[in-house]
Amino acid sequence: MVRQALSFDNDAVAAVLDEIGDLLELKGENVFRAVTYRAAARAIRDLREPLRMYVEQQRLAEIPKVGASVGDVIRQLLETGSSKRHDELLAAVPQGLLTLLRVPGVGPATARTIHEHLHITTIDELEEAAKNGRLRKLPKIQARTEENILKSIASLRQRTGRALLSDARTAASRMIDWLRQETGEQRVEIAGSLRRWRETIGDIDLLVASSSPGPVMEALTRAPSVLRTLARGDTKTSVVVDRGVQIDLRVVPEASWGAALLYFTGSKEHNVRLRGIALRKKLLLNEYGLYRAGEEKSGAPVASSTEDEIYAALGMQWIAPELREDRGEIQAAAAGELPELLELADVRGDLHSHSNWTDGRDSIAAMARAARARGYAYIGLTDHSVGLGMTQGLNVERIRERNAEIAALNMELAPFRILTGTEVDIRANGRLDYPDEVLALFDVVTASVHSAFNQTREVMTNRILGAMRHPLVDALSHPTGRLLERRDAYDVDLDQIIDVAAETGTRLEVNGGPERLDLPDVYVRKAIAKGVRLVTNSDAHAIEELDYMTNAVATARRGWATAASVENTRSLDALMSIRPKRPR
Ligand code: DGT
Ligand code: CA
Ligand code: CA
Ligand code: ZN
Repeated sequence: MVRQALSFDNDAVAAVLDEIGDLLELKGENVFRAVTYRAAARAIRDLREPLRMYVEQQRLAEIPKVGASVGDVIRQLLETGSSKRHDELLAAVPQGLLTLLRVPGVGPATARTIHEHLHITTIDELEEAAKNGRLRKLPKIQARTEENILKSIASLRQRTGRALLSDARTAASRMIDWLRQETGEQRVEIAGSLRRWRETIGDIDLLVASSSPGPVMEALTRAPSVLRTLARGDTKTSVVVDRGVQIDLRVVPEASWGAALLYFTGSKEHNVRLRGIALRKKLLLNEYGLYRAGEEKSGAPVASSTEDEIYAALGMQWIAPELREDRGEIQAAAAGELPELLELADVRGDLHSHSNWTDGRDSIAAMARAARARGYAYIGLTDHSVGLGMTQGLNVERIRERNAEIAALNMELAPFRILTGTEVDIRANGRLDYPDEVLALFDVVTASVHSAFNQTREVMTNRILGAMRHPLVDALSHPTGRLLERRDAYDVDLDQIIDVAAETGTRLEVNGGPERLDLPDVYVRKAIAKGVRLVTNSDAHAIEELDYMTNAVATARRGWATAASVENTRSLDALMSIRPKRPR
């Protein structure tokens, strides 16, 4: 890990602390110390201010789990770009061990066993050994572990190096603010897959309308987040910012703004089909405008300054960027049959969030006030059930205590309403983590899978269907369980899940967590077609994460969702009157 001291932001520090935790465990040293480093990493990821401020104001000790030794590591990282403790551990532990630990399912004990007996240090060697059944012959490693290791390696190979939507949004917004501030240009917009809200982003495309490209390009290359410049030209410049994300910036003349925005928003497939339609009308579409064929060099365009005019000249409605994937949107726009898409402003509340009663950071009061400040009418606090030992799920006594707190807060916050909820675990055997009389204590029950991800398709599907058939289960959360760029969806028959959701009235969640975006857009569309009702949720574990609702709404829009198919666009009264759920 070689990084400049200046670029150590909170996430980078947290990553080093996590790695120290791993190294301590690999050395077989003190397990509790490892736990401390990881807990500190987690606390740092949750901070709202940069660590630098804490160091400058000598407030490091205020951060949970940050004691003297973790504090030393943080100060050294910020001041010198490396930490003595980290470097010593790296020197003491063979690099190959750390590589093995990167494979999900390989813990420190397994890594050490594999390393000691087989001298394996690379993922390729590990895969080879697993395929040949050599791992299961080692002490304390079972056939099952070997299979899981193979699956993990397969999903590691799935990593594409694309950025998460949220990370790309953050990087793009920062850059847009900077460019506006430095150049005074007003038309600075996002294009490409990021404007379409695709779930992962290859690179960020920005577009600026200006008659003087030079100063804009120059402002881009000296932006604080830029690590290096890849290429600098008259109309396009590319740079790399934090986390290795690339930004392509193009400067276009004001007059061709609409045509350029259309062209560089894509998708490529959408553009190809649009150009085909243009050709049939004897028109030519490029990034400068829509022209009568033969006049693109000399004549004035038929349309060019806004997307609206161009789509209109092609005989169709303006198409929202989220739909531009050539999945039938062009035909629908030509027929005037595009859906009126869900908007963030339609959302009246959030039905999946966590407080510090379980693994969230903020109190119920803080979460509720933040939700109310956003103009919501209600928030469902769905803290975890007991089975998730690691997150200290709630037992019955604590549920009653928590309900009393919520009731008191509701008196104070009315007409805003906190719904008492649970995210109840669907156990490996299909049972719910609470008996019915406990489930009945909640206003909102959302069920989800958090364990035994490797079950067969049939077992997993039936496990989930059973929960959906339970009359007290209102919704199914993050239905595929995927973590983008990290973990594949579990093997589940989503078409069957969708059918049973329609049959039982169980809502399917569109979870806006940056790694989830689950239900994925194509299944959102299938679900709507079958009459399934959706809920868009943030799954926030802290007040600022309520923003993840934006991702959920975008994913729903990519699945052609209207406000009518989304339950949490209803008023509080309308929402409560349909519980318990009723079949379609
Ligand atoms: P990404 O970056 O992989 O997430 O996906 P995009 O869609 O942002 O792709 P990108 O960055 O290569 O290009 C941005 C847009 O520019 C793309 O959606 C459509 C347009 N574009 C780029 N190259 C071509 C091309 O060769 N032909 C056409 N028709 N459009 C292009
Ligand atoms: Ca792109
Ligand atoms: Ca690009
Ligand atoms: Zn959750």
